Amino acid sequence: MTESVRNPQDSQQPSDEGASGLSRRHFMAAAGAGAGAIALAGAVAGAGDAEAATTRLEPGAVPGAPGPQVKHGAALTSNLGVRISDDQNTLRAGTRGPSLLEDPFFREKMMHFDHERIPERVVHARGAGAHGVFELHTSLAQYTSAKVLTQVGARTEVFVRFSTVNGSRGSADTARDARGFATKFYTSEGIWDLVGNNIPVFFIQDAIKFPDLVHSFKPEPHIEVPQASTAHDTFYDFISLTPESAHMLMWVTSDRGIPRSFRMMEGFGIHTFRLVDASGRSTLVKFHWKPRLGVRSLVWDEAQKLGGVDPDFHRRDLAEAIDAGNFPKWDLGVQLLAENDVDKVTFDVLDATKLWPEEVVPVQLVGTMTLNRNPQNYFAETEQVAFCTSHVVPGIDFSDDPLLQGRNFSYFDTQLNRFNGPNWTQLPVNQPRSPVNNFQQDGFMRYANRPGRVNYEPNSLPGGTGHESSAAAGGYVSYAEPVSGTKIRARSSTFADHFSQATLFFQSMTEPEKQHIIQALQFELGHVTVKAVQERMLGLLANIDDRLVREVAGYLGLPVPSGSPNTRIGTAPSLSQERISKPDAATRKVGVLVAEGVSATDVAAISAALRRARVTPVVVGPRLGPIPASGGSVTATMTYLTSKSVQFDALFVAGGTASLTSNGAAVHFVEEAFMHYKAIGASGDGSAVPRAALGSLSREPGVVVAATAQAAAPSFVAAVAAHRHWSRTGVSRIS
Ligand code: HDE
Repeated sequence: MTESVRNPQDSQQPSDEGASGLSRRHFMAAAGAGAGAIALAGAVAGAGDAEAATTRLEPGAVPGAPGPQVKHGAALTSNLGVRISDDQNTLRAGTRGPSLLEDPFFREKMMHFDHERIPERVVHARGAGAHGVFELHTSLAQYTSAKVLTQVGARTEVFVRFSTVNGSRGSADTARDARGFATKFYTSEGIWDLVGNNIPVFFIQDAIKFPDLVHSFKPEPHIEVPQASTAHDTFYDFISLTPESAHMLMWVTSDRGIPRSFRMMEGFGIHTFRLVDASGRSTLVKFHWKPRLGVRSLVWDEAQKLGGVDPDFHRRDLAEAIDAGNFPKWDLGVQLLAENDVDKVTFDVLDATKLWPEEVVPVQLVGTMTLNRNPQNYFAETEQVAFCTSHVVPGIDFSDDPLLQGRNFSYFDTQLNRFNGPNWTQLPVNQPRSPVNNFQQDGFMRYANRPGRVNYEPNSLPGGTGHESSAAAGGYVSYAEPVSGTKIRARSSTFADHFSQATLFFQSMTEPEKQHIIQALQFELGHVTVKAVQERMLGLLANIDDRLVREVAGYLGLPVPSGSPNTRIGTAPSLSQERISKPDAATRKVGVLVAEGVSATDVAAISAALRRARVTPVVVGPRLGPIPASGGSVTATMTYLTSKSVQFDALFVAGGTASLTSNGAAVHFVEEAFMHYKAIGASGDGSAVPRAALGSLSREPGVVVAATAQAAAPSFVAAVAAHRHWSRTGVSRIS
């Protein structure tokens, strides 16, 4: 194509082609040509059989890896494969003259850059993902025909994306929020997406309220404030008028709303699904992920500070753990309920604001998921992964939960917005590992195209393949649920009890967990500026728990309204993360504070003891690199400037560091870790630092002091394993 400098006023200039010189048509053609190998691979492998024109990866390609079909040579090239001679200077008329519109390399590069962003997810915009494997150890063949849940020992590839719900893509990881926990199973029978959260219930019962809920928690639309926070008027205006949200409100204001790590969260499918066996019999099921590391959280003051100090805290934590070989694991659990038993439980199984207490319907563990590979390219994998609740495989089906039914529409629809067309299933991370064969065609960015003339079914001409499969041959057959009813917009009266399980949750918490919920609500409602909204919220809390409403009302300076909590509902210990999590130090991070003159023996001894417990020690010093020590030198990888206590699970002050008492930043490290209930250890004269920071509090629980690091190590590691020491005095208000 001949290029010339065009007059921008020229009305003849074709809008699509002329301005860029490299037209949209060129790019579509290039994409088609470059990807021909994929289409061909499928065609050759399956010519004449049902696998023709599949979208499978080329042999040897890394599943889910970015663009395995693109050959990356050593030379810089344009997108059209032309080698670039100068990537530093635009083409110009003389070294000091104007740039030439002709420059195809500049224009291609800038055009591509200008189009780098795809719309962020309307919710769950910020996330982190990892690849892994799911292995079944207990067959559910009695209930389902799904191979992923019946073939014991089979290893199914998975991709998991964790996320916050509220904030934009660039917001902080540690905001108070529910966390998404979405798993894509690449099963031998197609993709199964289990799109869950770390909280087992949801705010609303009917999908038609989702846009309102999301609008209310997102930044207020006139000035787009606040980011990634529910502590504002519009959210509580909506919640106070939506009593069905009471149960989820308890969860999100509990410690579950500020997890320590994605690796330390439970996951829940939330809705009731169905397992369907080969004879078509259905059993109701709820899915659970149980983390091997237990369920652990931050404290609120820490979570807020981390938002500034390390907004990538959770993302970094996941990637670092996988890089270090500390592969996070979850057990997959199921709660099963016979269709006939739905009337034996006190809640409606179609109501997503209700959970099935494990004390009533036990969780059976059936398999284990291990995340063992970080993405190679965030965009190609974590950003482009597209989950849909409607992605199920034979043997797994939906219930009539109106929230789930609405989700089944919404996820497809939102992917069209994100990917500008229907071909996102061809992106490597979204491709099934099982064959794909149908006659859908064309559309934006379609690159695996079916060769030949037959593009319809039924067909009889050569090249037309594709037959339907019976259930026995692995075809998806929907559960034959008898359905009848009057067309109506109304909710069942069995959805009407909005408070009993909220009360159950609050009553099941340990004392520190209750305090955290109370403090979270004081914080949240303390940011509400409209008194009528605060008052309505108190009215809602009054129906959950007397003490809860009293302490929140007292804090807001408002009268305590009367309510009628269902205090006879009892407790369910399985709801308390403090009760279900065993002490475990593994994979935690401990800051070892040093100064010039520190005992190298102490640093070595505590580091070795921590490593034996699979804890990562990080030496924090006054500067980076070698720090002169008694008995050698130690190497600092972080400093009192580049790190803060909130980045560590615990601190140890090694002997020979008494000089740190005059280092305000180091003293503050200890003070703050103490306020966040973390283990603090010290050896030799290092104990001067906790004494300077804490005064008389330096004998409180979780503070371990000994003459040498070796002597301190066993108790210190145990204190780290306890995670937080709630019985400390004098710190209750800070968190
Ligand atoms: Fe989602 N949700 N959601 N959601 N959701 C999305 O889909 C939606 C709900 C969840 O890492 C969107 O691809 C509706 C419950 C996760 O890519 C969108 C309703 C649960 C993710 C959408 C709900 C979830 C999403 C936005 C009420 C827990 C992130 C981008 C009926 C069981 C998936 C996207 C990822 C994402 C709709 C409620 C979990 C708009 C309509 C309940 C983990 O389709």
